Amino acid sequence: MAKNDKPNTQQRPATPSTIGNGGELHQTAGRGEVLTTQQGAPVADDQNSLRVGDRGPLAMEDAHFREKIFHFDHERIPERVVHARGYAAHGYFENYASLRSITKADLFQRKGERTPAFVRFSTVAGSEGSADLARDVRGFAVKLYTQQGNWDIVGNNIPVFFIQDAIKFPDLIHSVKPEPDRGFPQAASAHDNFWDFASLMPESTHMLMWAMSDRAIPRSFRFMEGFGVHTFRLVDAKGESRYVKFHWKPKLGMQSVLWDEAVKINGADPDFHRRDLWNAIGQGDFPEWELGLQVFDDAFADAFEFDVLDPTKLIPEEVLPIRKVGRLVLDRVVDNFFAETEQVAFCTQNIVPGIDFTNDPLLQGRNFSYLDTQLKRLGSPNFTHLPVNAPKCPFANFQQDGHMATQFRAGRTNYEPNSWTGDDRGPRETADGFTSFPAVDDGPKRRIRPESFADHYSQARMFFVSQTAIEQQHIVDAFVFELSKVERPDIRVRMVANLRNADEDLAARVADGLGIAVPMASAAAVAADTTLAPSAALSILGTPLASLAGRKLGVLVTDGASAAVVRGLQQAAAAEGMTMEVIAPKVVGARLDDGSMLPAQQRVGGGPSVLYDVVAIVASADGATLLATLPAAKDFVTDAHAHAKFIGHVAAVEPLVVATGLSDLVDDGYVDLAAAGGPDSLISAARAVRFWDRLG
Ligand code: HDE
Repeated sequence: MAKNDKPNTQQRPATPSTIGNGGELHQTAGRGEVLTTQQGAPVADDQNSLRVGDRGPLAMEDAHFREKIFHFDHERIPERVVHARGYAAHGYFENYASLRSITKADLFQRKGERTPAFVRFSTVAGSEGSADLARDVRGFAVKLYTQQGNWDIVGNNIPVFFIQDAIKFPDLIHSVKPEPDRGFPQAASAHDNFWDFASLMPESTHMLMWAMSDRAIPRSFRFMEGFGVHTFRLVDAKGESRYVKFHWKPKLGMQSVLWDEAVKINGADPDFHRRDLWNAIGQGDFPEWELGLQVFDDAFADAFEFDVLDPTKLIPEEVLPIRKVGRLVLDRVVDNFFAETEQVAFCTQNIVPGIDFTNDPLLQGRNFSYLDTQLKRLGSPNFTHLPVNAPKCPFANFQQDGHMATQFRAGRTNYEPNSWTGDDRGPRETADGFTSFPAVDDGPKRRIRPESFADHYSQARMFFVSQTAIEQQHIVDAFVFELSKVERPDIRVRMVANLRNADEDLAARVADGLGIAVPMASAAAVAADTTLAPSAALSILGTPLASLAGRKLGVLVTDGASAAVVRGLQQAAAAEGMTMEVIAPKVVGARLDDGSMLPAQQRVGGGPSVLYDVVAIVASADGATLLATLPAAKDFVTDAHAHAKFIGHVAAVEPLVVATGLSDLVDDGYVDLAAAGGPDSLISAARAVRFWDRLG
């Protein structure tokens, strides 16, 4: 990887003498390869602390020891109170065309222009060390270093949210995080407190549908959508405003795992999503999303069935088409996880001229909140000086001092107005600086929830009926799973009572799964509008994949396996843009029937089939007999079968299939690799991702 080619001898950049040249990661390299203290003094012995005599006490004057231990003791900063577990990469946003007619935002003015970007994906509920495949919303936070300042679109992979008013956010998060007395469960919504809260908050029903759907267990960050969630404004040069909803559409299409896979992936590779992003970028397989806009005016907003300020509602693409305006490409992994991924400070209030907020009460609350969290985590108002957070355009103001200030203005003035000239004068306002859209708002000061936010079920129902039968079943299964982890029966009943308001069929199936009678529906402020048309775009499986690019083929091989078949698989995978990983009884690999040595990346057991999108088993007769004795090899097949994967095989693997007891269940999802064009047939069949018929 190119980044590893970088010599580790860079000089520490000169301390900037004026505000405005931040943005570069300061790498420390000491004096070439010499180990030094933080003060730069060369260290002669880093193995032994200074002591008196052979067995005497340590000397207090050992400044090197003291500094080293002191620094180590302070390595941790508070993890994010939400979205603690995350992974990020650098890249750029590129315009397809100028958007001058709808926004004056500088980054959108010129076709083909690239704006540097930093994107962090995350789960919400789990701690920093939690597993990647928790059932959870994924954060999708994008920092765009525009020429007119940093613009943060701090979104999720789900276009709506649980609550309508930011004042309920601490309650929501408290309810989903580990319960305060016992400190568990970690990274799981399947517990009493969450469902107690959710079932008492009917406004969460729409989001619950998404959270119980396959959207909440994505196969990879690369295969999920992103959303700005709130309605924002675009403001043009004439000061006119249009409303906008932001969408990120993955170029590789969407894909999710099955719940049973998620559970097993969490054990086999808790870093599954991180590793996927790291590897993809390292291989030059740069993940890409298109930025889509839904732009609308007051007339649309007034006519639309729901309040566009209500963050529990979306605007279906079929009602308001998405215009693709550019692409976001992630092409560089971080140099240092802590310096960049951990210290990046997204703030919803970071917007630029040409973009503005609306009165979405959740957004307004967020705008107030994010500075606090950065101060808490990063410890100083100067977190903006950190390279990952500093703008890449010039910036200048009279803010000064504070803990860890590293940027300062030379010159005599630190106030304005001033009458100094030249270098002492300092920066001044500009006519084309940020101005808020002059929306007119008036009314009595009250704590209220507007009537226009009262419908909690129509879009929940729309989401459910927009899913394919398989996806609906997954939603039912997820509700049943989660509510079965709830200990208090009344909470289960209350949740099902709410679901009745969204969809009777769903409620009945969940009740059946829980073994309870369908309860009376809870009182709904507004009955669900059952005439809302389904939106195909809400379904993942509704849009078949064009290709398996970016996916992974896992090939279980043994000594004596057919070299021709293995080569065929390699070619078919490469032609599709897939990567192929070899799993063998020993990690050194397998000697194929042409005498060549095929190196393995995984030993059987270390590379279970849940880690792959498509699997193949290419064994010799002896090899298959050996595999049939290995529980992990049998699991490889039984899991692939249970997860409805397409399975490539050769006749010789029969003993292994027999050992799994699946011989009579072999179906059209099993592809004979020895047949003419076998490997290609496997890949083209697998574009359906799963052989769903197997699951009945
Ligand atoms: Fe956040 N959120 N949030 N949030 N959020 C944070 O900021 C908050 C909300 C989202 O990768 C925190 O830097 C409040 C909605 C993402 O670093 C904190 C409310 C959406 C990330 C915070 C919300 C999000 C955060 C914690 C209710 C989707 C991770 C650490 C009004 C549109 C960013 C931090 C990253 C992070 C507050 C609701 C997305 C505490 C008060 C809705 C992707 O400031």
